[in-house]
Amino acid sequence: MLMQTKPNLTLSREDFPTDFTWGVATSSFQIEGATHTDGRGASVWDTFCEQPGAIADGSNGSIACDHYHRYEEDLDLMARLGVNAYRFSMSWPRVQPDGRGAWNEAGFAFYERLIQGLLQRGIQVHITLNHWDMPQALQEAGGWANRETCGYFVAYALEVARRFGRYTQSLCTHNEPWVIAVLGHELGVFAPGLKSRKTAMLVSHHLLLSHGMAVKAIREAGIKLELGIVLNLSPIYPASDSEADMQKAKIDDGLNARWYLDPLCYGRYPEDVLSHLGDDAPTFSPEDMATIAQPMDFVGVNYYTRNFSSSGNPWDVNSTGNEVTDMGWEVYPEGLTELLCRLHQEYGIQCLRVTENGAAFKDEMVDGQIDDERRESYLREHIRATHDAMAQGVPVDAYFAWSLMDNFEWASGYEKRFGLIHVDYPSLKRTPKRSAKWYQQFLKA
Ligand code: IFM
Repeated sequence: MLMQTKPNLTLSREDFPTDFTWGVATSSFQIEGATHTDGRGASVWDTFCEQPGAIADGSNGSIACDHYHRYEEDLDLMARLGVNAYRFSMSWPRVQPDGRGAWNEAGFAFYERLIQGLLQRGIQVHITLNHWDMPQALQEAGGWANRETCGYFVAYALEVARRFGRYTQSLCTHNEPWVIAVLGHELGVFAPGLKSRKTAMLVSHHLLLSHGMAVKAIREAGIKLELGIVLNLSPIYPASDSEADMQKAKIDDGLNARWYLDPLCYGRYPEDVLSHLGDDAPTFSPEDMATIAQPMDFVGVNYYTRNFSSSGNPWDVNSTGNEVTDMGWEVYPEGLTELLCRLHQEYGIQCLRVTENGAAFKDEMVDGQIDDERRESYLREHIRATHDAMAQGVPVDAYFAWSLMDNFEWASGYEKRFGLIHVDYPSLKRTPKRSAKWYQQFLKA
């Protein structure tokens, strides 16, 4: 049954199915801190932060939001928000310092406490295994460019599934493999800071392969939980209707979206992208492709903005006159509807989740309050955009706002704030913003 569209009315929670999942999301390196505590090993992001100039404000993740020590307070904040789900990532080097070999029981104990705290508050557990902070020891052995890493990842995935599967609603293998491959290995602006397209494409293949291997292994072990992957996707439009710009937009979409979706859904890489890559394309076997294309229980979509590509600089952003966030990203909720419809129609995906959506704005604390009206409006409009897709018959069953609280925004350090909850970094005090109060009211309805 299709849901009704309500073009001019305020949407409420009741306009969504009663079993719709409403959550907030974070990731380990961005919030936990405690990078030297209880036997955690180093991650590639610890190392990357040490490179001069790598992080805009020269910061690192050593304290971040100190969530490792303040998780109880953060769980209470989530419960007060009224979300019924929390998407977080596990820090691989916290539970297995070298990425192979011994497990770190103290690290697992932290996640046990966190998960039990969620369950006690009636909040579902959605775990991501790899939100970029891979163990530095594995990087030294070649990282994601080394095929052996896939096997180590499967061992880690199985261990997490065995320990926590019975408490967990969903397990996501990788968050945004495009970011790891391209920003981390081609452009070098994220960890591990390499600059080779050939390496980046090999890394993307190994991320996809390890996803498929992990899903297969968990299913074969008989552990029942929802398994999937999370992709960062945006509609990519040509900057003009010139033939060159249209071709460029098609290839950019190929590199960002089809390079991941075609193998995951159909077990093949897109031919036009393979020939565009030439010698930079990875080598792969038909068996690899069959492994990648494991049936998935869900595909997560992280949506923030749309992109334009021109035959010049691929990251040129067209000036549309629409509002932009503090990241310089255009606010374009219609793009989310378009994307969800495409994933359903073109790829036949039967369970879609908005696993991240949110905006960075410069927040100002006045008399102890943060009146982030623009973030509230961003969330409201994107929830409406999700509803619009559902009204067209697209099966979406969850929405997670990014992020629970301000945190370490990678190469931007602490300068960009995405949180519904403000974090005062010197004192680590948490203050819910207007957007948090709005989400709470929305969820109460
Ligand atoms: O903060 C990131 C997150 O780690 C991955 N998706 C995009 C967010 C905003 O840049």
